[in-house]
Parts: sequence; C-alpha cells; structure tokens
Amino acid sequence: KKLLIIFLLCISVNVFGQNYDEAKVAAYTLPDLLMSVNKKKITTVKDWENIRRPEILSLFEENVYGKMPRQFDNIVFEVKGENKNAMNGKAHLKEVEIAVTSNKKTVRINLILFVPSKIKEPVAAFLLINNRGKENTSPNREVISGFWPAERLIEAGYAIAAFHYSDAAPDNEDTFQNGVLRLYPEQLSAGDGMKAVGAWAWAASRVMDYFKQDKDIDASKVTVVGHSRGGKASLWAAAQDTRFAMCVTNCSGNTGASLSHRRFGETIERINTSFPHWFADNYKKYNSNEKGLPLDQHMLLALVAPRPLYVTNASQDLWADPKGTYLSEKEAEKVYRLYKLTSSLPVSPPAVNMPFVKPPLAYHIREGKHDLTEYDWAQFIKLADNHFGKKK
Ligand code: GTR
Repeated sequence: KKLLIIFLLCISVNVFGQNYDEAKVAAYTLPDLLMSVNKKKITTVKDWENIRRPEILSLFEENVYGKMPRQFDNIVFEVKGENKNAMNGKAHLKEVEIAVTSNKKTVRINLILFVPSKIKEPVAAFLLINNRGKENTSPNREVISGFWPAERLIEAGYAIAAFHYSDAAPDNEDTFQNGVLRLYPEQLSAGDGMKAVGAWAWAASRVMDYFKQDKDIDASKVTVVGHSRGGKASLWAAAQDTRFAMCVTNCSGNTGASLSHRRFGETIERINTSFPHWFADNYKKYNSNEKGLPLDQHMLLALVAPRPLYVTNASQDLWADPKGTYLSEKEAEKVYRLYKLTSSLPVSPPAVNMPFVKPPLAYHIREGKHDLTEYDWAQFIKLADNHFGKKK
C-alpha cells in the first residue's frame, strides 16, 4: 500500500518527467505497416499473411514480448469442482485445473468457467486474464465485481471464464519465474526470452486448448479480454494465437495499444524500470530510444486482423495515452482494409461515453479512471452480439 501511495504521488508531481502536454509531442514517423523489410509494398491479404504478418510477429518476439514457446510434453484438464446450479440455476460452474508439464516441471492454471444453463448448442465465450484480486473472479460469487460481471455475461447468453495471472507468472520482479517459466528456464537468460507478459499470454492459449475439448464451448467464438497489464497480454495472446476469434484490450496503454513513438504518458523507459520482469530483456534497448524501435503498437493491433478488436480508454487515464491509443487503432485499419473490412471509426477520437461498437474495430473512451467496469463489458457484449450473432 505504502509503495502504491508513493508511486501515485510520484505520478502526480510528475517526478518521472512524463509528458502530458500535446504541444510537447515531438514529430515522429511510425514504421510502415505495409512495407516489408525488403521494401515490398504489401497490397494483398496473401502478401500480408505470407510476408508481412510473420515479419511483424518476429519483430515483436525479438524486441518486445520475447519468443512464445509452443512445445510442452503434456497437458491435462481436470474438473476439480462443479455446480450445476450456480447463479440461482442460471449457470453451470466448472473449476478446471489445466496442468501443463515440460522439462519435468508442471504449471497449474486454475480456470473458473460459468456456462449458461440449458444450452442447446456450444456457446461463445469470454476469457478474462485477471490481473486484479482473485476475489474479482470468485467461483462462489461472494464478491460481485464490475471487473468481471459474470452474471451479466450469462444473462447475455455467453460462457464467461477467467484465470488469475499469477498462476502463470507472479507479478513480481523476484518471483515471476515461478510459473510457466519453470517449464522454459532457457527463456530467462535469452535476450528475446519471454517474461511475465509472455507467460500470461501463453496461459490464455492453454485455456484455448481446454476450450477446444469442452463440448459446452464453441471454441471458434472465444474472445480474450484483458485490462491494463492484462490488456497487453490479451493483445499478445490474440496476435500469437489466431484461434482467438476476438480481442478486447482495455486501458492497455504503453506496450499495449498505445503508440510508443509519441512519448506521451508512460514511456518505455518508465515501464521497463517499474516492471523489469514484464518484457524481453531486448526491450530495454529502447529505453529513451523510441526512435530506434523497428515497430510500434499499431502493428500489434494489426496482427489481430481480420478478427474484431475492441480497444478502450478512460477519460482520466492520461498515463495510458488515449489519443495515442486511438491513433494506433486508426493505423491498424489499413490491414483490415486489405481484408475488405471497413471500419466505422471516425477520424478524430470519439467523445467520452460515445462507443463505436461495429466490427471489425471498436473503440470507446469511458468517463472516469483507469479500470474495467460493467459499462465496458456491456459494450464488449454488443460487439460480440454483432459479430457472432445474438443468441437466445
Ligand atoms: C501501471 C503501468 C501500466 C499498467 C497499469 C496496470 O503501473 O504503468 O502500464 O499496466 O499499471 O496494469 O494497471
């Protein structure tokens, strides 16, 4: 608590020297989404998928999030708890342990899943990477929280799932290795080794492995959702793993959805200093050197194409650079256009509480502070209804 107060005080008196003045944003040039390393202009979906997309994925692995290990020896799903009468009979609760073994080590991801009762066919699902207190995703619903309003999702006809990110990697610079990274110790010393954010995204993919064999879930209709640091991970998960049909990145800010080259609010140096355990060590080369980055976050958003993407901000959350987030999403439109998908986002950022919720690209800036709220979820449901077709 004390540390948090000191940190907030530091932000408020701006001791880190972050810029919050639009007039002080220096001119910058973003790396071109549609120009390959060999200077080939990308104009077709084929060239995007065969040339540019893989290039951009490697750039992010090498410079930002680290490599994503895809091999493991074994994965076991075990339903550890079940309640067919959860939420007053409206939902079927499953508490599933996903145990993944490699290098003779096992990591256990505990999934909480509610499925609407009496479904006639497999249902679409939302998966939250929970980076707040575990009580926010409690199976017994002692706490009903806007951060994960499971009742509302069930009411809307969706399955709703969550795992706590600390199962994959504790969010602590001294202990983050004690999760997924126990399976992949070689990652820890590699410059392009994944760290905590990579591990959180990796875990989301293991949940997808589980969904693929749960008959209640339509695994072709899963939305991965994350807030803030969890929103950086949800983006990276969706970029890596195209089995996710839709992505929500809520207030994800620096090294999430916002542009680094603008240096507005949180910077790369700031994030690497506060959270040295989040990104690949190579990323530290770009501390105070955004110009040297061969990529920016609009390219990560573009990796979600052609799947729908919901990006949000909050009006008081300048740290996450709402304007830079919106510019980033607007840039990503170029790749959706290759797929002949027209975005309805206006040229300038929309007004507060004026959501744009049409696929493929959705955006809103909610009044208030850095948070994930029931208001935000209500919009995500609209995008899913719109894209997947409303059930019930
Ligand atoms: C902040 C960090 C942000 C964001 C946020 C959060 O301290 O600087 O990038 O990740 O934490 O996760 O709430």
